[in-house]
Amino acid sequence: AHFRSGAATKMPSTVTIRGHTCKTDPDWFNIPDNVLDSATRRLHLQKDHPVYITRQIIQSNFPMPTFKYHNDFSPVVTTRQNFDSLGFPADHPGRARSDTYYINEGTLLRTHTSAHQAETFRANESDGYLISADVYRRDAIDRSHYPAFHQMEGARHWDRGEVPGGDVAAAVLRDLEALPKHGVVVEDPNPPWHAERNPVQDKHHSSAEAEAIGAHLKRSLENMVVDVFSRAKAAAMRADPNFVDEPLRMRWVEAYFPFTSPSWELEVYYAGDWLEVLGCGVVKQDLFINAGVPSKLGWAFGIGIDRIAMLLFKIPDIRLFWSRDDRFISQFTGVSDDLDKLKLFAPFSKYPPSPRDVSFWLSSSTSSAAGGNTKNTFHENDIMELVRNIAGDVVEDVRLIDEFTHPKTGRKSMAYRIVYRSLERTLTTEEANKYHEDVREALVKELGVELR
Ligand code: FA5
Ligand code: MG
Repeated sequence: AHFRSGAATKMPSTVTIRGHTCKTDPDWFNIPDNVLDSATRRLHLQKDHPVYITRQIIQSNFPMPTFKYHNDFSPVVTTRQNFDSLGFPADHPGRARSDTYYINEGTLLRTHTSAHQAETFRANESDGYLISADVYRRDAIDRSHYPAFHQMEGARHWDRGEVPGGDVAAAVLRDLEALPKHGVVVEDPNPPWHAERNPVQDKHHSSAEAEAIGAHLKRSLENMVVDVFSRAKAAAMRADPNFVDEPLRMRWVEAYFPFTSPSWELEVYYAGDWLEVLGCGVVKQDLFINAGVPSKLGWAFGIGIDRIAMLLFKIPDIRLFWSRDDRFISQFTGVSDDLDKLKLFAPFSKYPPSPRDVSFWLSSSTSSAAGGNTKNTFHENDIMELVRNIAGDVVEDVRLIDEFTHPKTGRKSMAYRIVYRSLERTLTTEEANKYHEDVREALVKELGVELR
């Protein structure tokens, strides 16, 4: 009783993604058609698309020739590129088929632009780089998560052999001094590193070096967010000279990545909540060593371009980026060639949501293998994808609303609330009911649950 959320039934023997043909392996292939379609879109290269415009603006904060731009790497990568080269352990949950789209055992759709770090360090063409690309993840469904999205990877490094006196800390601090100073107060309550969770790599560099690199990294990224906000504010004031914006709020949060230490995430306050926009850190020295450039040291970041675009244009829902509706796409015409024409997104009328609940007992075979990655283990992403496969972009949000284990039988019951809402029109009751009925049927057929 395998379940692969519908993909198994239509599995082709090969897939071609942007001219790259690969043999599929039935034990690994799990990419649904809607995700394969997304891989043809390349929104970051579609002129006047908000993802393209946002890429332009972020790029302008990391100028050539210090940074070399790569915008067209293939989304089909090896497990080595996506995981091993970055030091992901063999049992890291990110490798599981519940989280990642596989073509075969060794080939997948990149889950992050970090998949290209090692080879770009090895190419050693400049003091830094930016890589913009589409990335893919089996993930939650809500207004800031989508199975296909865009990231921009950035890195900046210094070479011990090339800075005066080999003093990297001093060289980085000089470069930091040359960066613009924004006037925004950023919440940053944690010390620059944490002895256990986020140690300085003291085998490879001094804490003064790590501290200087971290400060240069943080200022560079804060400047980018401040730039995005000032452009959004200018756009709002062009439309309404009396516009008063809420002040920009940013905070640094301690984070963990296998390929940086120390590591951080940057969050921005947006629409009443903290929105995580990027992850970053001081590059683990093993990456530079393995890439044949052991005398370099520096930082790297990975930004969710779609999330920044939501802040920039005040776009309320990440699904909108994939819309082919002219009422969306025509709002941005001409902006790529003249960023001063940037306008905030004007919502077309809001259509009412259709929430529907479903509750079910997990079958004993799915609920028993707790925590493992076997095919029969229940994973929330299986529900997410099952709903996405049936309702496509008409599903706005899926969340667990109740969960309990029967005290006598030990069986587990779960209840989910699914919100159906089209971005383009009002759904009829019959349409919403039909989506929901199909979801209920698929839950039984594909996940083997018992509806309550
Ligand atoms: C990463 O992907 C790391 N590769 C980032 C990194 C690069 C760290 C270099 C250190 C050095 P994370 O999984 O947190 O980290 O994702 C980075 C950003 O992508 C998030 O902050 C968020 O803005 C965006 N993101 C993640 N998942 C989704 C999703 N499902 N939909 C839209 N955006 C997403
Ligand atoms: Mg994160």
